[in-house]
Amino acid sequence: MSFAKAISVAGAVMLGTALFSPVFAQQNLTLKSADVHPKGYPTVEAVERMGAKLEKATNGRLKVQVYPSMQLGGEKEFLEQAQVGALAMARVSVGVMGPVIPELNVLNLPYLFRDSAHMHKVVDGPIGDELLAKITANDKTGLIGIAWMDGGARNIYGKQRGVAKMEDLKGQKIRTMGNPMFVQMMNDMGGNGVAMGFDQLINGLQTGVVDGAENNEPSYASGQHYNYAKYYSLTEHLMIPEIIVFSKRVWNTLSPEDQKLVMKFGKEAQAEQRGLWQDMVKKSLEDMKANNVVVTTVSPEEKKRFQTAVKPVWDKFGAEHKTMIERISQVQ
Ligand code: GTR
Repeated sequence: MSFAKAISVAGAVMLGTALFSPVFAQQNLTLKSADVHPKGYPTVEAVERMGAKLEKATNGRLKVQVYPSMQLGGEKEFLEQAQVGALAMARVSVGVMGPVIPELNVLNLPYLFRDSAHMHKVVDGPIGDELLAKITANDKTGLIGIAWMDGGARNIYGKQRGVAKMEDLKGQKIRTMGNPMFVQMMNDMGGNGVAMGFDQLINGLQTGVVDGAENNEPSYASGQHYNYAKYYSLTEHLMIPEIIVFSKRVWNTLSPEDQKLVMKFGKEAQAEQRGLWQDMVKKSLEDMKANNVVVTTVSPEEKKRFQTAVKPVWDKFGAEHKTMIERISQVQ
């Protein structure tokens, strides 16, 4: 073979390699992920475990670095950063995803799920897969839906008093997540809803911009919100799943094999987080007790009143999700 021919054969081989085995297959990459919660929180732990599996399966080529405790801001910022590719992953509440992916907003309707088991069944089944696919299919957002996380039930807490009935919320400014649905929900429940990032909440409670907020036990306890608002009332008005999303920009630099691994370990994280969540709820209740939190129960009759009161939220925000609401209610 002449020298020139050898060069051109080598060139063709190289070209073939470039075309048929993409260069990105071997890249070393640290996938940055963000969470508002601290290290040890079930969602942070689940993503870290997902990262450890990814690292092992790729011989250290892919790693995950979780930035916990709002180091990178609040969840709206996480979504923005993931959209531009500054973050590879974000673990956020569906509360903030609703305004971005309209199909997901159905999960934010108050008193949608009968109980946690119902919510688990829905996100673990075909509806869950379908809604994750809606994120990926949405061209504007630049995000991929990876997995669901448990977020328990949300309860109202405040500085002044417990909430056993609607009237107890009168005149109270209660922080909600940034989604118009929740502001209206809180107003309908008898209080005054104030939308605010989770990262602003402690300051809001300290300065009196709000009198209270609403969240599950692990968020309330791990954030030590009991230092600012001691009355925790079991209204259980929302049961919002949480979610791991992936940046499309970063996703498109991964080989199909690596993408599959991310999906696989994401699904495993979804299952693992559930056990971690149960333990964390127990631990949080102990922590709340040790910190003299006053827990108020809400009678079934009063819960019914809250449910009736939020009907305008359903009328306004639920109308477009009629079919999905029906399907969710049929999941046993
Ligand atoms: C928590 C949730 C966070 C965030 C926070 C909030 O329960 O885990 O993702 O949504 O609530 O109220 O902003």
